[in-house]
Amino acid sequence: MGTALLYDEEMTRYKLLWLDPDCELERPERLTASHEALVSCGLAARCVSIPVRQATDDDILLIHSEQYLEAVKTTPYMTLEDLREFALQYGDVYFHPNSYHCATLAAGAAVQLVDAVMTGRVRNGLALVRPPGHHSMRSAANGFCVFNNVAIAAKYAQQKYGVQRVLIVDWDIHHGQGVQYAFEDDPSVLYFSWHRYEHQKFWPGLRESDYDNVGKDKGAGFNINVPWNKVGMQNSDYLAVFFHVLLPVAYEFCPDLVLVCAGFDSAIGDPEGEMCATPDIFAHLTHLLMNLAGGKLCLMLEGGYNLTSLSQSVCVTVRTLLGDPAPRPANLQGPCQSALESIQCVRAAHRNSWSCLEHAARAPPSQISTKLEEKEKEKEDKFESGEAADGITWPEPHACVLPPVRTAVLIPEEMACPDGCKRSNLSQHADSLAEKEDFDGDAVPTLSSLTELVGKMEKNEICNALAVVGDVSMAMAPVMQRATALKQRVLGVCVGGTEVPSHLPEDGTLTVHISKEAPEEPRCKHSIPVRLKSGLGDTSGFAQAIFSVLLPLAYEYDPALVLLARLPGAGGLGGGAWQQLVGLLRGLAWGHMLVLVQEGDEALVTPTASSLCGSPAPPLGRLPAPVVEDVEAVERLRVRLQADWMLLRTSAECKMAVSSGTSRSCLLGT
Ligand code: Q6M
Ligand code: ZN
Repeated sequence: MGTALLYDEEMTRYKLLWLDPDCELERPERLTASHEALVSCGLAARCVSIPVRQATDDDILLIHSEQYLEAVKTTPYMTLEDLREFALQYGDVYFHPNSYHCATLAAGAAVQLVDAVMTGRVRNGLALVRPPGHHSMRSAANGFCVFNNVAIAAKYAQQKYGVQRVLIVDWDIHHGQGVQYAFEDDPSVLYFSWHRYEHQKFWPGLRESDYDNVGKDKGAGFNINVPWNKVGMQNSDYLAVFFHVLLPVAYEFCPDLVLVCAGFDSAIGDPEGEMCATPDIFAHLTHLLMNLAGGKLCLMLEGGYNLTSLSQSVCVTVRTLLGDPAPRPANLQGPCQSALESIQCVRAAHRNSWSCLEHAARAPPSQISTKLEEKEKEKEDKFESGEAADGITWPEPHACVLPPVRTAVLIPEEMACPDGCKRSNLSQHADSLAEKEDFDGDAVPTLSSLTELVGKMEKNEICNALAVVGDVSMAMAPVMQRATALKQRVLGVCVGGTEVPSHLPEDGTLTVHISKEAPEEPRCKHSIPVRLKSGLGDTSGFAQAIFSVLLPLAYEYDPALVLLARLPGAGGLGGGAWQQLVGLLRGLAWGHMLVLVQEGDEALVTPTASSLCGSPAPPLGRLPAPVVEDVEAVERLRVRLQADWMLLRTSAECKMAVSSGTSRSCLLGT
């Protein structure tokens, strides 16, 4: 199951023919530079290349009016003056005699990508297109966009393949108002967009781009706007929105297909966005969406105007789609106050629509409301960091050296080696500790084989590993010790069981224990119990624990190794939820993860190995409301920990531990 790449040079053959400072950013080089970067780092060759066809009138009419389509069709025959005048009736858009042709190719690429993913020809893919689409409306071009590629693709998927629910994630830095208008009363399409807003001062400056625009009629709750009211947003701000807004809602929604308005003007260095998130962050945004909808993920290029930042972001994104491990997320110092205000507002606006947000804080006090009227008089700095973005630099993302072995397995000899895995030989070393502790050296791996695996991961000889052991609880301490001895920071994640395994090293480790029986209070800073009283079978409660506590903690901790242990008593945890956990944790530590499964749980070997190899986890189904007691317990824990762990914060009221006001530096390493 591969990754599709759709690209056609023809889409570089139109450009701005007159002077217009508002449109000069949108150049053919955006596409050539992105494509050349994919070719030169060998990524294009690893993708399934699919030829681009033109969208038909019927495809375009799924979203646009006949009148508008006919008008655009006349543009190839217009004079320069006519083209100029034609463009002038819309906002921030230009036309060229080849624009119509390219716009049909861009929309065509989008529907073809949907075809390729829906028919199972590929798992996921990226359409490298121009013109972009998310601003164009039923009867209007806007913001460089002619036809709404992603909106057309969503409708096409519903019509041709009977897809019920489509999630559209718009991570471009502009609000895709065209997509919002197309689906605002439609509960079958969930539209999420974050965008530079600056209290309505930023283009397109619409009142309806604010967080309180949640959709209309039956579609109420299915439109999620996250306004950025300052520039300079960083990796933490983006991740916090994913953890505390998008992911919980997306999992509750349970889409059959995910489409992304993949604009990279939200990356550092972009002249339009003026944000400070590094290209690496797109590996994580992509990765975090890859276990939704059984992995059916289609990305269509939208904006991105700094050719360096754009090309780097495109490469990191495609690398992730291909299943390569994501780089360690850099620079996670927690969301800024302005981002927290937005997060709080969005969660409050949606608390009645989504059961995962039911417990969210109510609407914030009006002084931190993001309304324009109230902000007009304020002379405030547009930068959270207080500095300009000119001359900004950032380190080039470095590709991971792929280890020769993706997934090593240490499983009983009589078990067949799962597809795509490599059986690891049992250590020949005498294993005195194991013998002493009654380890059965024949049927299960010895402790020294486990610690050898840790060493091989540290040397990047293997990416991840799965071991079936006789006593998971007993095996944890030596594994963690071995890793800390190698100066590696380890994140331990235990599910099930009554107690956290004893004798775990504390220095250089953090252990999160999710279980029905976990203690209510943490015993020390290095060990965090997450107690789900109704058991791990409450998938909604489990999901809540994952998104609102485990993942933010894990990302902020930034381990070099993840040790995932399934203790006895995790039986209630469904196979799907377990695979989601494995899949999501692969985003950390360059994918270095050792999974321990208890002897007797052999049925989990195949699904676990498949998730470690990068296969998407099966969808969890539409999640019901979680058990109130558990939600409240998870929420109490999140609030208790947010003083120490900034990625756990969801509201601006929490000001503790924010050093020297709100000033932050955008430049890395300072
Ligand atoms: C430009 C003003 C320049 C696809 C997209 C298009 C953005 C259009 C921006 C128009 N305004 N000073 O969302 O990136
Ligand atoms: Zn944009």
